[in-house]
Amino acid sequence: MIGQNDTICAQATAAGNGGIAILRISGPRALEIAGQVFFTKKQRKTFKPRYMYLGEVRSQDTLIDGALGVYFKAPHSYTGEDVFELHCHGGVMAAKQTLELLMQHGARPAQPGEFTKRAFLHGKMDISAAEAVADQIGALSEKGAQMAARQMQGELANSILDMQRTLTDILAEMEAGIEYPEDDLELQIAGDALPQLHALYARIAALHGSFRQGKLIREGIRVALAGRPNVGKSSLLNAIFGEDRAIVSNIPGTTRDVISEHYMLNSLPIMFLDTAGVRDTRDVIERIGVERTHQAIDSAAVVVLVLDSSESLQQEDEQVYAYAKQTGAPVLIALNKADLQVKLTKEQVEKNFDAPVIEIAALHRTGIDLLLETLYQMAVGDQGLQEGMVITNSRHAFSLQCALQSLQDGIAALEAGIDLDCASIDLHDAWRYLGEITGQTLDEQIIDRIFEKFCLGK
Ligand SMILES: Nc1nc2c(ncn2[C@@H]2O[C@H](COP(=O)(O)OP(=O)(O)OP(=O)(O)O)[C@@H](O)[C@H]2O)c(=O)[nH]1
Ligand SMILES: [Mg+2]
Repeated sequence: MIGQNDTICAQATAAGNGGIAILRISGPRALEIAGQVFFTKKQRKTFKPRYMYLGEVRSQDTLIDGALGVYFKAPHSYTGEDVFELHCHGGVMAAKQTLELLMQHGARPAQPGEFTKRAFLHGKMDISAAEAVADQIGALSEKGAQMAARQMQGELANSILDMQRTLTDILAEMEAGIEYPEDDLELQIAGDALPQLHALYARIAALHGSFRQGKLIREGIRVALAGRPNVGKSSLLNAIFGEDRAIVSNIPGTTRDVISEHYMLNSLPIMFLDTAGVRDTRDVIERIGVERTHQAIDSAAVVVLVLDSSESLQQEDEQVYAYAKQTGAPVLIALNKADLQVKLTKEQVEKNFDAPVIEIAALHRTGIDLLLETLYQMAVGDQGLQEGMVITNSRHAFSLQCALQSLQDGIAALEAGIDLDCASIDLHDAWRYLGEITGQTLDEQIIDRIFEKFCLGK
């Protein structure tokens, strides 16, 4: 049976070879269990909190590893419980044996996210901060890590609490009005509350609106380089990366499989997908390649359609364009081979396709900066990435959306002169939806589900 009061243990550092492996023990018996496996020269049984001690991990008389031990006394620890950390040597064996030893003495293996869940349950952090811990671990860009760090410090939670305070104040006034239902008092209270509610609505809407951007920074985008064979898709990939990532040749149908490469464009993580040229072909492998190209286009946030300016426009170019368009993703056209004699001009392309066109010569790496800049703008929008607080989590976005709806209903009721108590129900709902973000009003099952997605040892 898994209990909240068990003493749990797990490796906090990544498994595998490394300088050190940190094992964490948390719970009421942390100190006692640690004392049975970790021995200092002076055989001490008490450890001053937050001091590091040199010692050995031993199983009876067998030496397992030299280690450092630190005690964090409740509530001044990550979890809010008694915590003991053992810093063993890196590598798999010492850590594994030490963990087994801890379990023999009564610690149980922690579940994924259980340390952080305990931190939440003991009030060490709100749930949005706990979620930020996972975001920080999985961050793909500096900006993503920065946003997670800010959220971990409680920036989002403080802002939500402030919004809830505003609502509580308004509700207190309204409830006073409900107690004394004289008509003009109700009207006056509604009149006072409305401007504040409109301001609050705007504030929540702005935060909700930041999600698009937050998602971009957190997850990045996929960009497919697509086009018919031999137009220079792989050459473009290589030009972007400044090195040979994909095979380039003058034989049409060189690329068969989708090649994906990570790129960081002004803090926006991009996954570039170089694809097989699209054409009707009898070659079985090439046909599979074309299928994969279609999948890559389906999954892309932006499609870069590569055209060859040294040849006239062909039916296959139009087919790829039509395929990309029907996915709904914005298309950017790279008119390649600008160094050769031009058979297909920018004007002609603009006439045929509804997409921005950038002239490039992938072989000579010209026009690439402008292409990337345009791509960036298409992905993040005119205003660029904002410096202010953004939300990055779809769960938060959903709660904010629900809060906005309730708030809107409440405002509509007040404006229509409906009873204060009707409006107050909506405002209570809005308050509760806001509380889901910090975890204050979440039920246990949802809390469990949030932590299940964490990695082991966190
Ligand atoms: N002159 C010139 N040649 C280019 C340019 N870009 C690519 N090429 C040449 O065009 C040919 C095809 O290039 P790739 O990059 O392999 O074309 P691809 O679109 O990936 O082709 P597939 O993988 O077969 O679909 C190669 O011989 C390249 O050197 C360019 O800007 N100028
Ligand atoms: Mg290729």
